[in-house]
Amino acid sequence: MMDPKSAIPQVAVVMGSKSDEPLMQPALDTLQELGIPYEVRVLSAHRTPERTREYALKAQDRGIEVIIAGAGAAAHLPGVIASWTMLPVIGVPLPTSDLKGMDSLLAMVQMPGGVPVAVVAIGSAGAKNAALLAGQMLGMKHAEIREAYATYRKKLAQG
Ligand code: RP5
Repeated sequence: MMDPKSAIPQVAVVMGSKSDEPLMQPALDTLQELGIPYEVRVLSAHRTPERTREYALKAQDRGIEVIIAGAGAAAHLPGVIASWTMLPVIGVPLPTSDLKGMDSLLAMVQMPGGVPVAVVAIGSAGAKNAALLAGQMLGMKHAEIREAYATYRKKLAQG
């Protein structure tokens, strides 16, 4: 299997702050396990809005196929990214504020009709599932990823 870190990235893992990294790590580990090339960026929808816009606008042309975006608190990052790209965006609500992720969950899941964000569970379990969901999406097109995901599920069934 090719090293997912050195190949052209198919999945972007974006987070609102460097401090989100530990919670998002399971997404990176799972993408690695599935052999999916990925890249990681810290982008903030409110602190670095221009950089976020530029990144989202160019992602598809650079070969990215799915964007995973983790954020805490008001958590507008996945919605803002979704507004600048046609790629599917998976939001991971992070429990980094006093409201422990309920704020992020509701912010992400309540996208008004028209610009969807697929939302997974709060925190690191959600980060892991975001990577698996990205794997399922990519598996529709890429046989190697489809097989890697099927192998993962077989292992899961063995307990
Ligand atoms: C959100 O605010 C980030 O995603 C992070 O979860 C939270 C706190 O970020 P810092 O202000 O600690 O960088 O935007």
